[in-house]
Amino acid sequence: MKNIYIIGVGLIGGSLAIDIKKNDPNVVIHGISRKETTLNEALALNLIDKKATLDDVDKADLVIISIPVDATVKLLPTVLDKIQDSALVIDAGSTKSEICKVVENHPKRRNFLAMHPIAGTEYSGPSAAISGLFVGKTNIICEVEKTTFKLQEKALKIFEKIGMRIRYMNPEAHDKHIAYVSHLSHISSFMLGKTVIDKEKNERDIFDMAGSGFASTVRLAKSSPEMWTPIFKQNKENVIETLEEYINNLTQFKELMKQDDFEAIFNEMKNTNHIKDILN
Ligand code: TYR
Repeated sequence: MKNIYIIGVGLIGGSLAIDIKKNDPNVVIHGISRKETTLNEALALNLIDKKATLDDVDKADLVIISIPVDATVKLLPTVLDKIQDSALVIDAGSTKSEICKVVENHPKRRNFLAMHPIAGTEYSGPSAAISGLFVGKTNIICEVEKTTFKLQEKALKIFEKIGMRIRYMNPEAHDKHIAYVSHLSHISSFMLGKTVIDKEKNERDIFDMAGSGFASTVRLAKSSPEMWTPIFKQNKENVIETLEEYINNLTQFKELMKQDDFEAIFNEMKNTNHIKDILN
């Protein structure tokens, strides 16, 4: 794996570039981006060694696609068309069903591996890339049996070196579970932020009165709409289901308040404290 091409040199692409290069200083990292300014930034930050274009991927040993999921669906078949027979292509998208479906019948399907590294922050772009981002984090791999054994092994070696734990899942199960565990938290954070911004017109009041509770629950509202709109679009059915469940719970909480049923409210919170045993 000498020539690595990273399409999308933002938080995920850039962080992968840093750690892969650190483990293997002989690799050459080529960056590809729609925006010249992004590529220049990635180069200045030393995330990539060289700037490249899509036409160059025929020289790649490994291509990593880390761009919004709608762009991945559009680009992935073209990338597979262009690569040499021995190359591996990996995508890092937050949804998996549509991405796996678009290459289902591609003659080079066996060169592709679908992954979702559960790692990141609320920030984006090359300047958000950080070293060690993937240590101890889970990487969900979908339809692993559809990738050639040799390329699976190469991919796993890279993931192991950057410290990731692997879980296998089918794309449909992935999208259903991730809607609850990740996509819903982003919506809830965005709408919490909106609720407060809409009503508290004085920014100084928000700044002065925001404790770490508000700051931590609203953190994800800083996330990129360019990244998240296509995720919600691709995972629409699952996300709507999670919203219905969540809205039911909010409505029930409001009803209990109206009914002065603080014992029930206490019990709801007590039961949910179980999250302490699951996380941490
Ligand atoms: N943005 C999330 C956070 O800051 C991390 C994340 C987002 C991870 C999307 C995976 C993903 O698909 O916690």
